[in-house]
Amino acid sequence: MWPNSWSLSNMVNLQTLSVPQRSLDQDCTTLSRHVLGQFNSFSAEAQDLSALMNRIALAGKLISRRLSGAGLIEDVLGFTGEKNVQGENVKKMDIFANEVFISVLRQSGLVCRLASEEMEKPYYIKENCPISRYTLLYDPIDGSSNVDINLNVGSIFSIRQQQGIDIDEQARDLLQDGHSQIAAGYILYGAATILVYSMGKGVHSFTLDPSLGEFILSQENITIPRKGNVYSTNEGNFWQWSEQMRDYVRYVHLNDGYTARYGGALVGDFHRILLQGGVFLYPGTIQKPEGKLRLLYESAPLAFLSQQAGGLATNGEKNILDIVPQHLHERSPLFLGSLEEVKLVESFLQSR
Ligand code: AHM
Ligand code: MG
Repeated sequence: MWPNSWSLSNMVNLQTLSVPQRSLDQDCTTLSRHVLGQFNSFSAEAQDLSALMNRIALAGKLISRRLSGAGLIEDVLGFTGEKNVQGENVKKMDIFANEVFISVLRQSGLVCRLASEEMEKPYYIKENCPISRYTLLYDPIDGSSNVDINLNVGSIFSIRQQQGIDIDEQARDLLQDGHSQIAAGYILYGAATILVYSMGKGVHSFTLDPSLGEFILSQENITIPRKGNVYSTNEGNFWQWSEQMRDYVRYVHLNDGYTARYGGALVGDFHRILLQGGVFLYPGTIQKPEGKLRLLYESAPLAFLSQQAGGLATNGEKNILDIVPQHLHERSPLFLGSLEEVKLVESFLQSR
């Protein structure tokens, strides 16, 4: 029996509330449609990049599907027993995700070379090379230590155009600054699967709608707040840092308003900062001044997004996008996020 004060219209409103309130226009803004819109034309380049982003999205769906079966299907959890080119223990999901990207792009015909954290040298899809000029750089599973405990992980990607003829398959033209990225982004595997990308015209995010199997536009032209109260760093490394870096952390401890958030997976930590502001810090240590994060497929793509969203990314001395790497797996300290927070970090790091 309904309470006396309830009318039929109350009931109707309640029923309406239980149905997701979205416009059809929003549902129709798929990722590939949105990428085409970035070009205002149906040029060959627009169509190629739209198709390429669609293949990256497919890789994200396949990885997301597998992660959601963790503990139920084989070869999701745990290590392979191998070490990668970086000397790190490889997880089964690292290998699976690496191969997913190769497989979806082999079928696309659009990518000639792939370079990833899990492969010492670039991988050539030879049958695509006569017709394709695109290279994908990627970290297939970033933050993979989170896989076994069902916390968020991500995939980071960067698209570059091949420069010149790579006749000896050394991919030397990949050793260029971050401004030469055509597109960059990440897929965050969290409570929802979210794809964020930029092609140099703002930063846009898409949420995977499982009922449609499509990434649907969820936020357009995202901007990072100029200031933010989150600092995100592994303070367990405090005693290995420079005195300047320690001074910065002492400063945030002493100043009311700052709060620490660190998830151990760069994509998730960066996503929080992209939406809410703050600063992510992975400095070098005394033993490893170059830090941990890799320039070409971790730092540079996120720096591209930061800049497009009005934020900043530096290595403490220069803009991450200005750094020309000397080799494929080069590392760099990374400080990124809100413009004013990153500048504050820089002012500490550059003090004597
Ligand atoms: P990975 O790509 O091998 O997973 O390493 C990168 C990850 C980042 O996602 C994260 O910010 C960092 O390593 C965490 O490192 P630490 O455990 O030293 O805090
Ligand atoms: Mg990584």
